[in-house]
Formats: sequence, C-alpha cells, structure tokens
Amino acid sequence: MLKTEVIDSIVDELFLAEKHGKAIPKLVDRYPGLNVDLAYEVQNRLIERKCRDEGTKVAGWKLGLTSKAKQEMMGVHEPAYGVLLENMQLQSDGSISLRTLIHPKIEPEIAFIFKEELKGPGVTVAEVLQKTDYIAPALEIIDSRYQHFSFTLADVIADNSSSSRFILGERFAKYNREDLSLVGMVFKKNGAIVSTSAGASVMGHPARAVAWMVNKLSRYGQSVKPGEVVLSGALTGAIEIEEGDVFSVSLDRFGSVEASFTFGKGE
Ligand code: OOG
Ligand code: MG
Repeated sequence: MLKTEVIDSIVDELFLAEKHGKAIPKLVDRYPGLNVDLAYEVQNRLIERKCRDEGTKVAGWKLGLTSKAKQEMMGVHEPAYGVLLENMQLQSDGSISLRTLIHPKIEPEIAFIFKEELKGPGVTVAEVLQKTDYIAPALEIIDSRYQHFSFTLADVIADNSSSSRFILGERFAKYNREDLSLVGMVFKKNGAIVSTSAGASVMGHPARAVAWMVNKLSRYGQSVKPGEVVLSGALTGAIEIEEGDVFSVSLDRFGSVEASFTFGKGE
C-alpha cells in the first residue's frame, strides 16, 4: 500500500473505533512500518477528520507518558503528545455520562494556559514559564481505542495519545512564578486518597514536558496559541472509572476540581 493509503485506512479505523465505541487490535502488528513519525502524520489527519465530521476545533494539547508512574504502567518509556478538541471538554457540574466510551480511565494533571504563542524549535523551560498565564488542576479521561488498553509508542500516538475528555478547575489561578516542580497534588476517589504526588513527577518539572512538546510540534509547523490549554501528563497512574465514582484532584495553591461519573444516560 502507498503511504497515503496506509494513513487513510488507519485514520478510518481509529475514527470508527471511537465513534462506535468498539476497540480494535493494535496497529503495529498489522502495519510493521508504523513508526513515530508516521504515527504523528496519522494523528494530524485524524484530528482534521474529527474537526470536519464533528464540527469542532482545537482547544489545546496534552502530553502523555511524562511520569515514571505512567510509563511503567503502560510499558512505554517515552512521552507522547496529542490534541485536545473543544468537544472533549466537560464541565464538572452534574453527573458526567461516559456511556459512549470503551474503557475509560482517569488521571490527575496540571493544566497550563498561555498568554503568548509558544513556537519551537529552541523553546526552553524559562520561556514556557514566562508565557504561562494561568495554572489549573485538571482531570483527564483517557480511553484507548485499542483492545485491552495495549499499545506501543507509535500505536498510542496514532490514537491521539488516548485523548478522550478533560475537565478543568473552574477557577484558573494566575501563574506567579511559583516553583511548579514543588506543587503538591492529592488525587481522591470517593473521598479517599488514591495517590499523592508533586509537579516534579512530570519529567522533573512540568514545564519541561511542555517545552519538549512545543519543540516537537515545530516539525509540523505547529505551535501552542494564546489561550490554548496544555495538560502536563498525569502525575500518577491512571485508574478505571466505575458507576457513580467521584474523583477530585487538588493542587497546592492552584485549587481543585471534582467530578462524578455515570455510565447511564446522565444529563
Ligand atoms: C496514553 C496517554 C497517557 C498521560 O497523562 O500519561 C496520558 C495512555 O496511557 O493511554 O494521557
Ligand atoms: Mg493524561
């Protein structure tokens, strides 16, 4: 098959897997030529297709596999990024229905909101921090389109790094040069602590993850635009969501966000 035909057929498979809520076998076994570069091309095309067919647009970006906890959990030892679309953002009020998803998991994250464009190559941690407008706590819901949530780095990149939904804290805190590596995090399920962590769990400093991504984006002429949100990558392992669960993430000095989930009709 020609390269464009391979990309088209993978985009089709992933798009339909999400639309119908039905997992597919991972790709690398069937497309041995699928490497990281080709996978980002698939991701770009998948996003174009989703924007067109779902009538949505880019809201920001997410990093994945940036903490040891997540890398060990998934058996993938390099970070990846994906695109957040407007129709992936949910509000924290009411019960959130996840009935159309395949096997959703939830993760605690740090969200950055930028006041100026970040465009690589050569973006440093200092530049990321200088252009950071707000910091907010975030809950990310990931949902791999692959059976058993099992994938290689190239598979997960093609699948938009398992992006599914995200919920931001209602109040964004102005970033005021706090040391984000030392920001404490508490993640709770139904009022009980699931895990605790700090910003440093994300590549030593969450802004390092953002800088890494922005420099990678420059290969495709892409950048983070003012007002866009960037999720740092989970600070601890992801956990499965069950009917009626309530999850919260709290960040020292930057507030918290809580949401409850149902697999029924919701509101
Ligand atoms: C890939 C996405 C990982 C994170 O925060 O590490 C991710 C996955 O684990 O399915 O979003
Ligand atoms: Mg994540």
